[in-house]
Amino acid sequence: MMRKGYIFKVVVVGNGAVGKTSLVLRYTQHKFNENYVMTIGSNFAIAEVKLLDGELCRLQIWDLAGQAHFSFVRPPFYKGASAVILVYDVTNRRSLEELKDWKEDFSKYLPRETSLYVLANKTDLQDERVVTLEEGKNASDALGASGFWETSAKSGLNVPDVFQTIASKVYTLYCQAIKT
Ligand code: G3D
Ligand code: MG
Repeated sequence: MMRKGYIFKVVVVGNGAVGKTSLVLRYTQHKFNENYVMTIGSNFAIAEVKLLDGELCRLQIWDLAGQAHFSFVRPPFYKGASAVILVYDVTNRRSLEELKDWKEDFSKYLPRETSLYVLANKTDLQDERVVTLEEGKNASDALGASGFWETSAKSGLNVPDVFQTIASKVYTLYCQAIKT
């Protein structure tokens, strides 16, 4: 019998121009070049992920577009998310410092146990880099993240791994939750 699979919503946040949309496109275009549409205030994509136990899972990946400063777009954006991906740009220190503001924002709408991951993007821009790996890891720990990766939407570094790992973790948490 065909298994129906699971759908989990994942939201991607962070300052403008850190590479949120590029990361999602990098991932989803290589798997399925479909379903990336602009909606009011957010972009939305679907990715199918095969988990290690053979289970199929779909990620609904949302990222906030330029209208993020309008607070009315954010409650529906966050609603129902199983995981939050915080993205900063390693060439822009402020984008790292402001991750705590993003956390404060989504914490208003999502339960405390929602898992959180941090991506240090644009690592291909070695000469322009101002945030070290160490600083990024420390900030990620301080935010209480369950995972941290350095990425490049341009080269593709770690991008499949990020979404595969997050899908597995979210699925595992879901299975634990329905058992209890
Ligand atoms: P956002 O969705 O977070 O606002 P975008 O960011 O995905 O729109 O990316 C903003 C700009 O950064 C884009 O350049 C994009 O090509 C670039 N970018 C995103 N990720 C990377 C990366 O990993 N490495 C490099 N070198 N550039 C990246 P433009 O010029 O189109 O504004
Ligand atoms: Mg964008």
